[in-house]
Amino acid sequence: MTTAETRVGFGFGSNLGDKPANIRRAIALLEERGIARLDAVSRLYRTPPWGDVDQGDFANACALGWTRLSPYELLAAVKTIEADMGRTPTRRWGPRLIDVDILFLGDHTMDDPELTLPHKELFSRAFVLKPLAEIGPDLTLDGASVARAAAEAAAEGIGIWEEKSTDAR
Ligand code: PH2
Ligand code: MG
Ligand code: MG
Repeated sequence: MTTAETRVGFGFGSNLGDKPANIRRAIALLEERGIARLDAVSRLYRTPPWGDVDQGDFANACALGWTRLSPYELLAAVKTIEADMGRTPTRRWGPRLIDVDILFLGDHTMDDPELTLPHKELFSRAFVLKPLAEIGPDLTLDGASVARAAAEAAAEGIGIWEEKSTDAR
């Protein structure tokens, strides 16, 4: 018996090193490792740091696809990608080489310290809402429209990523 595929949404963030390359690598690894089959990837956004403002801009993006993994299998797989790419623990909301967040998995709802689905703070984070609404204009989570939330979110300083000469390499 094979498990049916479930719709999945991912959020990606990086604010250390070659930020766009880090996000592209994480996306490639999700597919290469057979973790998810992605059918929509947003553009890269440049976003001011949220939560802990004393750090560099982030690159953020989102992707939508399909997976056969269960919530905890998927969590383990994304943690392995983060570790394999060289992410090391820092402070809460601190600088990170790569962050891969599971935004939702089908209609699973769970509230575990390890994994909250849909992602706990999605609706308060313009840096997730903007790229997610770009690729999922009709997406609703817990009955709320992502596109509407994105349109209403304060998105000061958020724009499409364009290289700046000051970007860390
Ligand atoms: N991630 C955080 C904390 N703050 N700020 C931005 N702009 N983008 C992020 O991805 C981000 C953040 C914790 O995961
Ligand atoms: Mg995160
Ligand atoms: Mg994370």
